[in-house]
Amino acid sequence: MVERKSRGAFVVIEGLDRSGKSTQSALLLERLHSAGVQAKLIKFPDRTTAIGKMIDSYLRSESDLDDHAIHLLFSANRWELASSIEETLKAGTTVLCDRYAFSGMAFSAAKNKPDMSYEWCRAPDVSLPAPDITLFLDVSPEKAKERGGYGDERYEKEDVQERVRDVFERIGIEMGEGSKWIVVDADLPKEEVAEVMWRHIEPPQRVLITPSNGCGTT
Ligand code: 2DT
Ligand code: MG
Repeated sequence: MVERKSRGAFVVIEGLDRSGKSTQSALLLERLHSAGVQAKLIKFPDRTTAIGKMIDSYLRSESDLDDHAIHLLFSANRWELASSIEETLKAGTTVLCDRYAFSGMAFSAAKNKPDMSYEWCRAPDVSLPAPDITLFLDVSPEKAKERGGYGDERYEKEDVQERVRDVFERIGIEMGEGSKWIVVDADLPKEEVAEVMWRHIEPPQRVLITPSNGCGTT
């Protein structure tokens, strides 16, 4: 008899720079493993692929690209990994994903270009594997500053982050905040943030016992 494995959950962690995404993703992965859940952590942009290297060079301001072109490269970077995400989920492994299509929309739409509307920014990512849940780590500009401010990369500037925050807010409203889009107060100490996130994920919560069954629009 063929053993049927249940599908893994697709958990996305989103947020502004300095919101603690990387720290929290690592903590959550550890916790899932301790709970005996098969899980894997990925991150976008994945700077290791050929497309990822172009993105990396753009973010470090070592190269310049048209705003539309870089937007499509970020999306292509997700598409080149989409089937591998799908396979991993099908094999029963939970996928934690540090940034996803929401960052893609938020950072590009925040450029406020008339020919790069919110809808235009969303379009290339439609039909990617759909997250079962997105945890949005909401950090205030004050707290981000307190945490040592931003680095030197292209979007790591106060005014950019502020505009990106507005787009994330719109995404949250459209996603129906509280169901698949969970806003987590990322100003809290990291142990508390981890606790809040875990409460939304831990078995026997919905996310790990009734995994989604297929792709869909993000
Ligand atoms: P990290 O600091 O997490 O490496 O992100 N970005 C990210 C976009 O503009 N579009 C996207 O689709 C994604 C995934 C956010 C690097 C920067 O790239 C931005 C910050
Ligand atoms: Mg960064």
